[in-house]
Amino acid sequence: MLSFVNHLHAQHCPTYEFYRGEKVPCFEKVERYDYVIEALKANGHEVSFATSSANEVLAQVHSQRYLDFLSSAWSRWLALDTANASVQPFPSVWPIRSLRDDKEPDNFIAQLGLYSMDNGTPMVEGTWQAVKQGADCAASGASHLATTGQASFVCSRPPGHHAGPDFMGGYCFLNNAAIAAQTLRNHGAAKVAILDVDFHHGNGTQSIFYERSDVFFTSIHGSPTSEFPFYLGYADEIGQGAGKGFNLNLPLAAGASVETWFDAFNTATQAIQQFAPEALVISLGVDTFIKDPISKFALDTPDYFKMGHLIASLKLPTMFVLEGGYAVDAVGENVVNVLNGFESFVSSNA
Ligand code: Q9C
Ligand code: ZN
Repeated sequence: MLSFVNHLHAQHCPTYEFYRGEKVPCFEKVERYDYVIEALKANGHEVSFATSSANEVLAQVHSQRYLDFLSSAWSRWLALDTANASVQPFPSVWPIRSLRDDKEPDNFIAQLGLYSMDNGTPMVEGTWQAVKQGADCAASGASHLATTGQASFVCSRPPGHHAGPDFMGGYCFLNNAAIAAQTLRNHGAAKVAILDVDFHHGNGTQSIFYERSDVFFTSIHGSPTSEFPFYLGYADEIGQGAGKGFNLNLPLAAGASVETWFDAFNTATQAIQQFAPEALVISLGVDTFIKDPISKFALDTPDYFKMGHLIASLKLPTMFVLEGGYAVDAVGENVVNVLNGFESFVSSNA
């Protein structure tokens, strides 16, 4: 499968995040990418740099003021103090209920709070360059699928599915899966489905498409009663307005078995078939892995091959976008197992 790889990913290289009030090394590590590339090459998958720009689709998915903030954030942070060159900025104040989010304050940290859902998403000097290239890879993977009918994989970090229309969070800045889905729409696909299999609910993707009937979003994830992002991902979120009935959340208790996970997967794929999309985007997080350090499902390496095979059995034009997965040395094998499982179906049914 052709993979569009983000060769600028390492420019996003934060060193620490906050965990229970303490500084800890980042879980979303630069090496995650290297393991995926290694596994892609070992399994004969071809790689390409981005061939399309996300410039136009970005503003269809994110608000202009958020894009302006993100693209200029580092230069303005540095302008405050040259010592900031080696300081990761974090928000410390947020416009929660009753506070105004329509005014952008002049204060940089207050702006960061306006455009963040958490204090868990460190930014560094090269973050914009890395995430913009990741968006270009997502647009490229979608253009490849739309123009050739061939499946693609978007190999990028940081991930994207927690990033909403106008905010970052959960290690995410630009929503690559949403960029891919919108690019497929722009290429003429009337209906696009997104299946999010990351352990965490794809709150950003859900919110971007919540009032739309042309993009169906379904997610299997740890219940927000105990798991990040906590404030979205319940089963009663079914879409709104024109989007009512086009959002399906399948939250599972932390500790859910592999069998329970595949039961939910079956429910999600049946709903996708009912929707009858012209293309399918998989938000491919492998933090459902039993050894993942921050997640609580139990999938093992062979289960990812099975997942890929089942996705292929839907017989839809499909692309994959890398999301989470923090058992660093297993991320490559687990991701590539999904792609190999997908291709094993295609070749056995050719
Ligand atoms: N310090 C994705 O998998 N923080 N994001 C967890 C551990 C949020 C994960 C706390 C985890 C977000 C794309
Ligand atoms: Zn995740």
